[in-house]
Parts: sequence; C-alpha cells; structure tokens
Amino acid sequence: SPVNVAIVGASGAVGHELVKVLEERNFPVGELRLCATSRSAGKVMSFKGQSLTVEETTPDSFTGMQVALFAGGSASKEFGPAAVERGCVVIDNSSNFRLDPEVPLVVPEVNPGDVKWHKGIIANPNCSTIIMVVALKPIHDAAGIKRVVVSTYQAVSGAGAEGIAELSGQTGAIVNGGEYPPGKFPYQIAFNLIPHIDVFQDMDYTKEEWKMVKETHKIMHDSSMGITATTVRVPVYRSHSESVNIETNKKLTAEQTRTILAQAPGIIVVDDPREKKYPMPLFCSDKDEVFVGRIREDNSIPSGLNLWVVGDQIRKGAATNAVQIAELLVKYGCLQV
Ligand code: 2RA
Repeated sequence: SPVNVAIVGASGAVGHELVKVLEERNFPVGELRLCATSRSAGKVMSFKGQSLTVEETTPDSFTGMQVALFAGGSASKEFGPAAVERGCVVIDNSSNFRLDPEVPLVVPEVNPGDVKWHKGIIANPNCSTIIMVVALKPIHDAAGIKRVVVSTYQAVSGAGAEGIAELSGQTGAIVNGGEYPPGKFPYQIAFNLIPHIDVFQDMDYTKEEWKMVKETHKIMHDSSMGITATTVRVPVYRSHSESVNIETNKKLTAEQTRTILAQAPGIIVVDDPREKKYPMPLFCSDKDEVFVGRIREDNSIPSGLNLWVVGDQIRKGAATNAVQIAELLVKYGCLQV
C-alpha cells in the first residue's frame, strides 16, 4: 500500500536527489510533501511529472505522513520529535543522532536488521563511511577485519551546492588570471587539495575522520576493529574516492577478494589494470552502487589488501541509502498504516 512521505530540506542537493531516487526506484509513494526553511518555501519541484510546491516545515507538516526523510542540518533536532509524535518514522541524514545508542545507524547492505529496533528515528551514516562499509562488510564476513587505514578524496559537493559553485567559479577565475577568495572551504580548492573536512577534534583528527571510525564500529557491530582515517577535499565535483588498506585475520588473495566483492550486494567491481579499468569519480556519479577496483594483496603484512573504492556521495552516500532504509521499513512492515 502507498506510503506518504515528507522530505525536509527538499530544495538542497540531497533533497533533490531524494526526490529523484524515490521516483527512479519506484518507491510506493502515496502523497509526497516537500518541506524546507521559509527561505525555500514556494519553490516548485517535480516528481513523476507532477509539480510540487515546497512548503515551510512546521510540526504539522508530518500529519498524515508515514516516513520523514531529513536531508541534513539541524532540522531533525528541531522537527524530528514532532514527526515521530505524529507517527512518522524519521530517516535522518544529519549527524545529530548517529551515535545515539537508541538510534539505529543503517546501511542496508551491511546491517539491515537494525531498522527493526528503531524507536522512531533511524540515522543515515556519513557519506564516506557508507561508501567504505559497503566494501568492508563482505571482506569482514569472509576473513575478519583487524585494521583499516583509509584516506579519502572527497568531492566538493559533499559540502553542498555551494561547494560546486566555489570550485567552478574559482577554477574559471584563476584560469583567467583573476581571483576568487575561499568561502565554503578554508583555502582555495581549485588546483589544490585540503586535508581538512569539518572541524578539528580529539588528537587533531577532524570530525569527518572520527565519523569514519565511530560510525563504522556501530554499523559493523564491532568496536574492536582498528580504523584510522585521513580525509581530504579534492577539486572534483561529485563522488568520493577512498584508498583503503585492510588487515584481515584470514589471508585472502586478490582473486578471492575480487570474487567476494563481485558477489556482494551494492558493489560493482571494476578491476582490469591491463585494460586501464578502475573506478573514477567521473564515471561513478549518478550511480547507486559502490565501485571497487585496484584490488591488490598488501604483502608488507601476512594478510593485507589494498582497495580503491568510489561512490556517489549524494546517491549511495546520502539519498539512495535513505530510500533503501525506507524500502526496508516497507519490507519489514515497520510503518504505521
Ligand atoms: C563532506 N562528509 O563530504 C561530508 C558531507 N556529509 O563534506
């Protein structure tokens, strides 16, 4: 039976993608209500050929809705409880509730069963975490992961539509001998890399780096896994890439790893170095899957692997994962009728 869905933050980059993914995956939407701040109210968006006007979010936006998809920011703190009180299941893409022990943190390919114990709110993990754990899970199941060393190459759209505007405006200005001061990023991002995403925290790691550690532990139900991350912003429009070094308990050959990953849900292996085939952000954007290539044994340790993992962070890293969680709620009969 059809499900009434509210999207909060509908007019932003993730909001647009949520609408698109609901349509593409043919989610059984009954009524779709698009909500945002007063600044974006009145904008018109389209869903399945229908024009829908964005309204300002109020507690009553959730009356009669069964699922509320929150695109990000502080809105879920402000309106999440009101949505839950009105019988909605909240799927929240912000970091507000991710580490709350009362809130499941779900990647459907990894821990789908966790949606079943929700108490009204389900959190969608951080984009770089989602992309990594989809690739880690089948390896963990097959060989047990002891330790992960990850370095990310994160696209500017991870910082929203303004990140894209800054990269394109700055690139154009610099190529033409002009200037374009940094705004969204701490330094010039055109023709540069910035090893700094989100704020610095404990031990001089950034919040983005801690998210990759703590969220992975929660999603994988294994806080003994050693994880260390360096997260870097790169001048790419869309799709995050990650160099992932893995130490396993049981030795896996590159060939075994390739087979395991190729059979795993949500993964496409692109790994034929002789034919110059490996995943790249340019070719992984607008796709729902996580792409893995450059699969190699790391023979500096008894059982080590290197992977290159790429995923569209607005799709699988945000909107697609959220819609997949909604699909699980339908499948498990977790929604109020
Ligand atoms: C980024 N991970 O790429 C963030 C977005 N949530 O900036």
